[in-house]
Amino acid sequence: MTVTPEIVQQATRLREQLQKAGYAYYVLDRPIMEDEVYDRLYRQLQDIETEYPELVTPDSPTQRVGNKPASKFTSVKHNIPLYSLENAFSSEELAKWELRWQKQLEDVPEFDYVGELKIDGSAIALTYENGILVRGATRGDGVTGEEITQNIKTIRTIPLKLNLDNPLPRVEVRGEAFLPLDVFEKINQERTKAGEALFANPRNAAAGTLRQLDSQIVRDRQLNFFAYTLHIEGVDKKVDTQWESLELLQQMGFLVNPNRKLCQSLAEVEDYFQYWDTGRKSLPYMTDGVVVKLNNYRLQQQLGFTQKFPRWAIALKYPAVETPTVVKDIIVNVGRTGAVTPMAIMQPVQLAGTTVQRATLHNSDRVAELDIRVNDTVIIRKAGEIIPEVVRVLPELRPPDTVPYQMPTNCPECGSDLVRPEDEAVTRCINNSCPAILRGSIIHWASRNALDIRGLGERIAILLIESNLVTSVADLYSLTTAQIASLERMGTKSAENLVRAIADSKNQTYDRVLYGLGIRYVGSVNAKILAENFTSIEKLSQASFESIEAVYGIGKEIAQSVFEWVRIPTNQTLIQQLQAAGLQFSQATLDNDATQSNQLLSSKTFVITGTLPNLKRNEAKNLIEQAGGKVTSTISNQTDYLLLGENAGSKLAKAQKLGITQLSEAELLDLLSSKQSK
Ligand code: 0OX
Repeated sequence: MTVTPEIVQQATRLREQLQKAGYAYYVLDRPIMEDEVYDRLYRQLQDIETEYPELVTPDSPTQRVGNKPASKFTSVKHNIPLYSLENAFSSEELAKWELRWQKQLEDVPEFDYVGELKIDGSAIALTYENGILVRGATRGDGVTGEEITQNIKTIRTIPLKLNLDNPLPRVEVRGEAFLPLDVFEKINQERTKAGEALFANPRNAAAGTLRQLDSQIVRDRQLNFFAYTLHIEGVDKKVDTQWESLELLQQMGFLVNPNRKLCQSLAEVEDYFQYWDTGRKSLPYMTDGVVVKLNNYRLQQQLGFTQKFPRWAIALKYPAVETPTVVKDIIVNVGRTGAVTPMAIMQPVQLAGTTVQRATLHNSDRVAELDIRVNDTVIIRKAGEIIPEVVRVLPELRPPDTVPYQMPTNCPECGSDLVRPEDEAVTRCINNSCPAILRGSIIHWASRNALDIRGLGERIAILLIESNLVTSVADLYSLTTAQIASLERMGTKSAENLVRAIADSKNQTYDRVLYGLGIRYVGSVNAKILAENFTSIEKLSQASFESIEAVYGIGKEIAQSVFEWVRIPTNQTLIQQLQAAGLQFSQATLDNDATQSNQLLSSKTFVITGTLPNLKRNEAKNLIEQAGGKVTSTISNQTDYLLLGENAGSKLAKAQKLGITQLSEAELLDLLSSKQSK
């Protein structure tokens, strides 16, 4: 097929729309478009590019993920070395640094500092030529890094094209690629389940992710990026200060950390540092200090660099959040997936603002590696500032008569043998009726993002299980007020409320039900994606592994887990019971109500002409056919409707002549949705 100017124009328009929508969503955090509209436009662009590969541009939003994994990365020499930062751990060290740089100058002019949060990530360098991202590289040793352009393109806050009126010949941008803390936590949870070694902190996780050969995995990991250094080469673009650079980076389309401060003195820097010591606890990413930079570029230039560091910048670090305590007991906790996690119960200590008395030991390998024993003194820390973990044991403080800890061989809750699959680090209880698993499943089912059953927490879950009233989540739906009121410390009023809350949960949407089922790796976001793509449990159950994996946003592991879950007979029984209880196992869509619409549009013949504003022709055709209609290519007496887009050709004239009803895309959609709701 030859490319027409209209197609070129359409591709350009789609790219611009998608770029704007992506920027609004990811950088500004102010969406301007519904997700479905974005997806539809994206698919339109993808279809055009598949048909006309010559129209693919390097800055097209479709180019954010590579087709095939790289076999290895190549080394690249940085045009300008990436220096690292000298560290200061106290006000004294900071003051010494100021004296040092001032001594280097004959005259100390007026100056100010820029305070930036020090993001705990991995530094990367981006090169833009004529406004287009051409290369992304890791820091490496500062002189040579690895070329990871394809991975970097998956980071949605990195523009593929700079937002500039006049493109600059060459621009180098540096910044920190990082993993948001919730993503970091999720990755570690998944790694625990998969028996893989955990990332010690978000920095390692970001660095490890950037070096993944498969850019699809990188995309799934949701890296983010804060830009902080701008080098404009080849032209005289006037930027005199770091502060102006940050503002210009923001204008160019980058995400720049908003928590920066212009400081007139070290006293102000220290205020900033103190302020963020508390403030950082509510940030969604990890910071381990602040970076202090002389603002004025001329001063920076005069001072230059040592072998390793710029003389005009320093990192003031927060003390590590580690503390010693004594182990009182070692227990194992059985989660809703049956995973058995060893935990240390400790003498309560303050750590990063909270009292901690439990720390995870992750798995039996880690227990063996630590050789942790009851009465040991250990160092604990909050990994990623969230989950306390035992870092190491202090053997010199070990009292006599301690004994090595033995992981139990039986489930502490139901007594059945624990198993550890050969290729996993996790030990599991595989007894489906284990009360711990059931308890976890009920709590998860009732949780806020799942069926949101208020009043059904751990205490009630335990009572329901102990009294034998509930042996699966399906049993919740046959509980009576009297049964619930018979539980310990449960009045009739609360029982009535709980029965009502359980009944109300039948109105929760299909995606929440899917999430509530607790399928491994299916979090609430994945559940939504699955529900949108497989609009009923039947469709999901019949879907091939390949078709699940093919869904944008669903990785191999998730697909495998879903594919296996729906094939397990006890899960099938559970679905049947929940369906019988009246829970939603399908999403209300056009497609679902096909049979109903069928009668309404059946025997109606459509012809489509021109370009529709949103739908592609075959999408419109599918919708009509799903509703029982027929689409033909020529206008005749048999035609009932002409679906009319822009730039219609001779078909319009012919239809007008025959008096055929014309419909716009919006009218068609209205027609379909009104028929559906009848
Ligand atoms: C950070 C960070 C790191 C520029 C030249 C030397 C240090 N981790 O957030 N580095 C820099 O600056 C470079 N700024 C930062 N904000």
